[in-house]
Amino acid sequence: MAPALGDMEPAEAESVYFNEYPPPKALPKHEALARAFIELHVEANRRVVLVTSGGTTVPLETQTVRFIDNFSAGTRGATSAEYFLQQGYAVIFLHRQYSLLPYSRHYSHSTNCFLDFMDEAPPVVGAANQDDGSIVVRDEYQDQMRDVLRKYRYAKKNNRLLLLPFTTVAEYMFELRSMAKLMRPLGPNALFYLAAAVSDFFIPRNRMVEHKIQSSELPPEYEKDSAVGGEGDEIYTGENEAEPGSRKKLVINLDPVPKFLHRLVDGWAPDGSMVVSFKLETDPALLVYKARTALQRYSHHLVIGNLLSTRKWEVVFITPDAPHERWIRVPKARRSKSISGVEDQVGLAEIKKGGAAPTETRQ
Ligand code: PAZ
Repeated sequence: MAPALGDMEPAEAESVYFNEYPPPKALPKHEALARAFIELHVEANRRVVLVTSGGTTVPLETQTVRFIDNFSAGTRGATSAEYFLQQGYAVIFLHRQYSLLPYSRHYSHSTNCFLDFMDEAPPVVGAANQDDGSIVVRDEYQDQMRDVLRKYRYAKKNNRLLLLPFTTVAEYMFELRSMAKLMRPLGPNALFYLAAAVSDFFIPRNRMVEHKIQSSELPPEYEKDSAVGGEGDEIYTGENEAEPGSRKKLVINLDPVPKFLHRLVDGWAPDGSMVVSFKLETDPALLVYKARTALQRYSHHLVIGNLLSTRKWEVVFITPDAPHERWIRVPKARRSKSISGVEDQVGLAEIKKGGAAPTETRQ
């Protein structure tokens, strides 16, 4: 039996993994856009950050109806991208399609429809056509909206923000590898800020079924095409023992996704660049241990740990140098509501070469 990707040396796992999957259709277009974007900023000697954001999916079928998703709305990535832009970086924003984006995130939250920020313009007294049907931003939102609009326009006009979407974990891996290699001319002006929630488990392509997995019996002539096997196979549907005669249960056997952070740090990324990764946990007892282990394993520069329940106002920085562990907290009084009514994130774009300026620290 062939060894699992997770058991191979990183370089071998890379070649097996990337040979197994066809590159995403959008990759050549994304590469062309990124190449031009990077060239522009290399010429200007500007720092460029690759921000990854949102969760990756693991499809269960090749013609995908069902998939496993990873938690992430994209708030961390989109918010941090805005801070990086404010600090003068150009940002490649590699994000899960339809997750939150820099600037528009203020108005795209489902509980804050952008239409609620608008009104019909009041009639103009004395004008020939008093009601011309125009719409305006409501008075109470004018200042904040103008501020966001100006920043957004500035980023767009000056070519500071490149938006590249992904959906599946395979697409994410291809995009990450390509972007990192394209960023080589940036040398130490390149920063990787990996906030995306990347799937840990997947179904290798050679074990994936083509068609939608069926939950009920099919006529015999279809059985061979439904392609979901019997017990012992990687994915199978079988009797629900708890309730014989009821609908079939689905059993999925997932493999670990190869950890390519090693390859990013040691191979793909430019020499002298900085790599920051995130670690999400739900158990407070595990967070620091897991973040430290990641830093030791991949020998990069910084792991930012956060707990699902407190991630919006508390993170821990784990670094190779003293103080090794530094907590950053937004004090209660400053957990202000952003324009969208969503509590703003810990502002993490204070990350520069030379460290971060924490909001509040406790070692
Ligand atoms: O996107 P979001 O703001 O809802 O969540 C951000 C986050 C928790 C996904 C991010 O901060 C993070 O920890 N990313 C790494 C996840 C992981 O351990 O794979």
